Amino acid sequence: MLSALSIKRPRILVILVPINLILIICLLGYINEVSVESYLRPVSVKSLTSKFDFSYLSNKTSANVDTFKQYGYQIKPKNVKFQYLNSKNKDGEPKQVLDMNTDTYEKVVQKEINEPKDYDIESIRPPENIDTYARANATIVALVRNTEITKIGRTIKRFESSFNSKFNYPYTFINDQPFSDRFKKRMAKFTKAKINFVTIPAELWDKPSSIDGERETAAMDVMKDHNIAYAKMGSYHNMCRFYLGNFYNVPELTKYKYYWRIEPDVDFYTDIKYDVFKYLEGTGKIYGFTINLYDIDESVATLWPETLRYLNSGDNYKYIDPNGAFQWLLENKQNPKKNVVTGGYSTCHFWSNFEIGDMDFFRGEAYNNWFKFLDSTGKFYYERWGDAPVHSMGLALFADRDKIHWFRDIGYNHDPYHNCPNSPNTQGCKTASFSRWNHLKDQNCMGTWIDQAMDDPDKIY
Ligand SMILES: Nc1nc2c(ncn2[C@@H]2O[C@H](COP(=O)(O)OP(=O)(O)OP(=O)(O)O)[C@@H](O)[C@H]2O)c(=O)[nH]1
Ligand SMILES: [Mg+2]
Repeated sequence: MLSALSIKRPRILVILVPINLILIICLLGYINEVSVESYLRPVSVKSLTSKFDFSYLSNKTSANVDTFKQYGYQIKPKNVKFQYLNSKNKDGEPKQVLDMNTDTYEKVVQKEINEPKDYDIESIRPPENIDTYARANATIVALVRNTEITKIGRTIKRFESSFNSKFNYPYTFINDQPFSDRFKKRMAKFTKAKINFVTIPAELWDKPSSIDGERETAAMDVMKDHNIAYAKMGSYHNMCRFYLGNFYNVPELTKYKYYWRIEPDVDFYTDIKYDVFKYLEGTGKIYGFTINLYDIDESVATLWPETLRYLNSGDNYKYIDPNGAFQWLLENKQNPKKNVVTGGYSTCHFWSNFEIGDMDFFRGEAYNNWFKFLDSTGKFYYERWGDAPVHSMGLALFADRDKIHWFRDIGYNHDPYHNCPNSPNTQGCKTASFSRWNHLKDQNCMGTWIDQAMDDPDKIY
């Protein structure tokens, strides 16, 4: 039935690509493997840099440690595998697990917090003289259409009053079409910061010529029948591919290291009184998010099996960071149907309409080689792989999870979800509510992030 989504299970790959038989049998085995083991986090094992070196195992733990059993991952040449360990023993019907995870989330978010404690925030307060301020190498990025002038205007107004009027970080507005004079004039009214209006080069935006039009149309029809949002909107597929694989290569952005992504019609509820870019710079963190949620499983049906295929070919295993957020990618208790459709991926992802990050991570070999492989499958068009799950999976696999920061202190809204901290600097949202629609609570992955990716939620705030 799902012709365009045909490689949904590695079993079918076996039929299609007999030469990879052995590899695929391995894949099938570990995708379906789920066991409940006690989970000991390898706290001492840290990020590996350019060269993969297994000596970290003998140095830091027993040489014979079975990382698969103990920590839920195995990183070996052509033998990379993962399993969900359910270290917090959250078992039962999905509804029961949801209640447990919601409880975990609400308990953490209801605690009163202020600003991050893991950096000297006093040293990165707003400058007395904004004109002479030595900013971090950073820009505010907004991909937007001329028609969204009012909505992005609202965003900028809120963003300026929350953060940027204290620092004047430059904006880079990007668009696949030239910005109109009206758009440019309007934006200039909202800020004293410099603004660069950029037309994205066609080769970074347009659908690659290798995409088979017939296959794409058939795939889009199937996705539409399955109610996948934006399935038939070609520009949306372009946008996702651009934001996950190419935005950091826009010539006007290559000079910057850090970016803060904003979108039309989002809201900021917190008076941010420190330079968040300098916070990332000073702590060495590479990515910050506010909201963490599930995705439409059918839009990423084969993203995980394809990724496992990639990690198990050549020496690609070397890019995996042993301190990655693997367990968060694999959680399968709150919305178990998702993992069935995706061959094991929870669909948990950082909501990318808010991102503060280090573009050098995305420009780096680990992320870029993987992106090139994903692009070669054509599934940004034959499926609807989103920029958010791809960014998130890349970060969870190739980055040290301690370098991924939940900006718990920044109150933020992109309908229908929000991050609303219990903080003296936050106003206008309901603390810990996640969404004003109660039935959407099951879309929240933050309970799992807290359980599986944070050492101690009280450490940073
Ligand atoms: N210039 C340009 N910008 C686009 C295009 N499609 C999407 N965008 C921008 O890309 C960002 C994401 O698109 P959205 O339509 O908000 O997608 P979304 O956040 O997944 O969906 P919503 O929940 O509807 O907001 C927004 O900043 C849009 O303005 C396009 O074709 N051209
Ligand atoms: Mg949006």
